[in-house]
Amino acid sequence: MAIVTGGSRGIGRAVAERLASEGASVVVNFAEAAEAARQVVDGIAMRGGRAVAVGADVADEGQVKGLVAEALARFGRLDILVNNAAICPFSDFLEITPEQWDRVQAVNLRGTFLCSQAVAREMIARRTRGRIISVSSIAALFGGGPQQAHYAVTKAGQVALMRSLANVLGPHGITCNAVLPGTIKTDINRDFLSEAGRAQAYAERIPAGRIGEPEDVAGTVAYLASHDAAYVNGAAITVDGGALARRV
Ligand code: NAD
Ligand code: RM4
Repeated sequence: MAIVTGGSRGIGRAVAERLASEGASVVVNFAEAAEAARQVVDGIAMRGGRAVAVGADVADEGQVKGLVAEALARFGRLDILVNNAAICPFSDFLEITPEQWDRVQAVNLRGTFLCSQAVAREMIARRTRGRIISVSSIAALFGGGPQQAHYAVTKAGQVALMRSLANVLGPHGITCNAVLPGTIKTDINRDFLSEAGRAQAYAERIPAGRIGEPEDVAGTVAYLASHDAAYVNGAAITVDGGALARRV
């Protein structure tokens, strides 16, 4: 059984659908988009999978506890957590307000902490050899775009948290890893990339010659959740078409 935070669209949706297609029961978490999450759940059910939509703001401790409790109530076990939910309000560094900074940290990093801790407690109590996978970003490694200082910090924090938890939870048989996507076509960067010529300029800088699709990331998450990745712990895997190699 897998919980995918922010699973109603984009990369989270692709991850939820991929894990379900491989036989996992999936909790599709959403913050506000209940209808979109329901459609993801319906699509999974139509293809013979099992899924349920559960609302929760990952930045809120009480709601995260509720999410985990609901997941256990529905499926009776908890094997995989995918920390996918995040926000990126593109903003020039000189314009970022403390409130905006705090909200980005709260959703992206505190959310990853709260979900990982709540899930780890259950996994340890149930002796589940679980998987915790965080969707970070190559922004963790190169600092992000010019309007992503607040966001890049959270993505680096997720990698550090997964490596810390690899140490702490490894002895319990739980692996903790990060996936670092490059530029992927989703709502988070739709406005940013819609500026004239920008999407093409990005694509030309990527050795693979294209911006990524959510499914490109879902495959790596599914691998980390699979038996094949049982000995992969504390890893940070880039899924960026070679973008980072090009930058270096
Ligand atoms: P997206 O905006 O489509 O998805 C983000 C999801 O998180 C949405 O479903 C949103 O509703 C949800 N969410 C936001 N705040 C939430 C909250 N408080 N509680 C619960 N859910 C919340 O964008 P995406 O590109 O699919 O992003 C998914 C992940 O991929 C993020 O962690 C993002 O940082 C990462 N990522 C994206 C790219 C990219 O280029 N698209 C690149 C690297 C990493
Ligand atoms: C990323 C990365 C991408 C951008 C997203 C929003 O993590 O920097 O290029 O599209 O953030």
